[in-house]
Amino acid sequence: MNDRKNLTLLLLLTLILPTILVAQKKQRPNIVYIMSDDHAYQAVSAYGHGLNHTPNIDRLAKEGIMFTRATVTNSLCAPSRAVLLTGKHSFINGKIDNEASFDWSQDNFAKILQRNGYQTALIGKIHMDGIPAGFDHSAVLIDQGEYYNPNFIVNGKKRQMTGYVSDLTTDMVLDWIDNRDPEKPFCVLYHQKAPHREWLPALRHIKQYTAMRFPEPATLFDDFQNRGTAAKTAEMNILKHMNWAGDSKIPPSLMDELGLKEYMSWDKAAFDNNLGRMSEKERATWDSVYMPIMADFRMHYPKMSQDELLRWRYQRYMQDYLGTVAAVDEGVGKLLDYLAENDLDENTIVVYTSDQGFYLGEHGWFDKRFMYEESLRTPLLVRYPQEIAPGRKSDALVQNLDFAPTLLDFAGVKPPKDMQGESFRPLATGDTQKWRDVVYYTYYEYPSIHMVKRHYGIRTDRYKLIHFYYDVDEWELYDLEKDPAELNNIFDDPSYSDVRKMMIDKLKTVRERYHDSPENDQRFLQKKG
Ligand code: SGN
Ligand code: CA
Repeated sequence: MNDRKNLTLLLLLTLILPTILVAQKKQRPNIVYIMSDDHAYQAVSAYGHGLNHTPNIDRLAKEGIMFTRATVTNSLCAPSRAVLLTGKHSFINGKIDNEASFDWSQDNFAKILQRNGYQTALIGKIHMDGIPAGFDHSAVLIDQGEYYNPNFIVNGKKRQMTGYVSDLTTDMVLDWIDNRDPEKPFCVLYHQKAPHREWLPALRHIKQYTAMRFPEPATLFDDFQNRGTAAKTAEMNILKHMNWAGDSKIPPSLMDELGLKEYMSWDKAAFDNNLGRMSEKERATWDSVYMPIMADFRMHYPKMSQDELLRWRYQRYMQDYLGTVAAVDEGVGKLLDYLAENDLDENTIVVYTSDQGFYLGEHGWFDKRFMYEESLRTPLLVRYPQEIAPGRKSDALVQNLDFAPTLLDFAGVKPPKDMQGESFRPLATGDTQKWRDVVYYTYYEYPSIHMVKRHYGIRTDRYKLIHFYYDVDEWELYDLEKDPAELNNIFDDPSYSDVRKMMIDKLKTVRERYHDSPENDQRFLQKKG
C-alpha cells in the first residue's frame, strides 16, 4: 500500500516538477543592455538640455527610472567596456586605456549568466582584441568600426554588410532575439558605434539635421582662467583640434584651396575612406546635401573671424553628431516595439547608457577623458515594469562599475565578492535610498591623442577633488553646488581649507577601499615607457 502511494507521488512529481522548473526559469528576466558610444546625456532629451529630440530613449525614462548622476570610472571606450564586463576598476581588470590588452580569460558577468542558464550575445562595438568570451553569439565591429556598409566579425568570421551601422546593429539584435531558444532567458549587449567620431548620420537624416541650428553652450569660448595646466593643454578644441575633412566634412580639395592644414595626419584619408564606403547612389545623396554647405563655406571662409569659425564648426559638429543620434533613437524604438509585440516587454530589463559622456562644445571642447562633469557622467535609463515603477528619477551616485553586479542581481545570481561595484537594484525598485556617498575615477591614456593628462579623483554629492600627475603634480577642487560648470578651482582657497582636508582624507580612504595606490600609478606609468 505504502509502495503504491510512493509510486503515485513519484509519478505526480515527475509530471509536475518540469512544469514548476520551467515556470521558475521563465520568471528570470531577459536583459537588453543598450550602450552607445560617446552619447552625451546632454543629447538625450529626457535630460532636458533642449538640444535634440530622442522620443524612444525618453520612453525608458517615462516607463522606468532615469539616473541623473550616473558616472563612469574611466571615461574612454575600451576601459569602460572592461569595467562593464568585470565589475572592477581599470587598475584591477588591467584595461587601463584603449591600447592595453584585455584579458578575456578573467571572469565577466556574461560568463556568469551563461553558467546560470542564460543565452548571451554581444552585438556592435566592443573595441577590444581577441574573441569575446562569455557570449554564445557575437557580431562585433573591428576596432572603431565603420558607419556605411561596415565590416563585422560574426562569430570569428569577417563579413562586409550592406547598410548603415546603427540599423544593422539593431536588426542583428532583433534577429538574434527572434531566433533564440525560448525556453531560456537571454541577455544581449546591444552596443551602438554611434555617435562616435567621425559622426556620419544615416542618409535619411542628413537633410533634416544639416538644416538645424543649435544653442551654443555658455562656455564655448572658455579661456580656462582659474583652472590648472591639464585643461589648458588638452587638445580637444573644436576650432583648433578637430579635423577639417574627417570631422567637419570639408572635402580635401577644398581644404587645399583654402589653405586649411590637416591637424591629424590621417584627416584627409579618413574623409576619403568613410565616404568611399558608400555606393554611387548613396554618395550622390550625400553630395546633394553636403556640397551646397561646402560651397557656402568656400564663399564665406575668407571673411570669417576665428570666433565665427569656431561657431560655424560647432554647428557643423552638432548637426552631424546629433544626426547620428537619430538612428540610435529609432533603433531603441524598434526594439521596444518588438518586445511589446512579442510579449517580452514585461519580463525584459532594458538598459540604455553610453560608454561615457562627451563634450558638446562645453569649454570649447569635443571628446571626453576628463573627470569634469560632461565626460564623467553618462546617460542611464532602466525599464523593467515588473519591479521598476514608471517615471522614477534618482540622483544617486551610481557608476558603470555597478552594471555587472546589478544585472546579475536582477537575474537572481549572487555577484562574486571580488566585483567592486554594487547592485543598484534596490535603488531602482525603490526598496532603499541608501547608497554610496562618493565615486572614484582614474584616467591613464597620456601622452596620447587629445593630450588629457593622467588623473584620479573623487566626486561626492557636492564636491570634486582631482589630482593630475605624470608630468605635473596639480590638484583641483570644485564646489559643484556653487560652480556646476567647474570654472573655478578652489583647491588653494583658504575658505575651503576644511573641505579640502575632508576631501583629501576621503580620497585616501576610497583609494584604499578599491585597492588603488601610488604604486599602481607608477606601475601603469612605466608601461608607457
Ligand atoms: C579616436 C578618435 C578620438 C577618440 C578615440 C577614442 N580620433 O582615436 O577622438 O578619443 O578614438 O574614442 S579619430 O580621429 O580617430 O576619430 S573611444 O570612444 O574609442 O574611446
Ligand atoms: Ca566612447
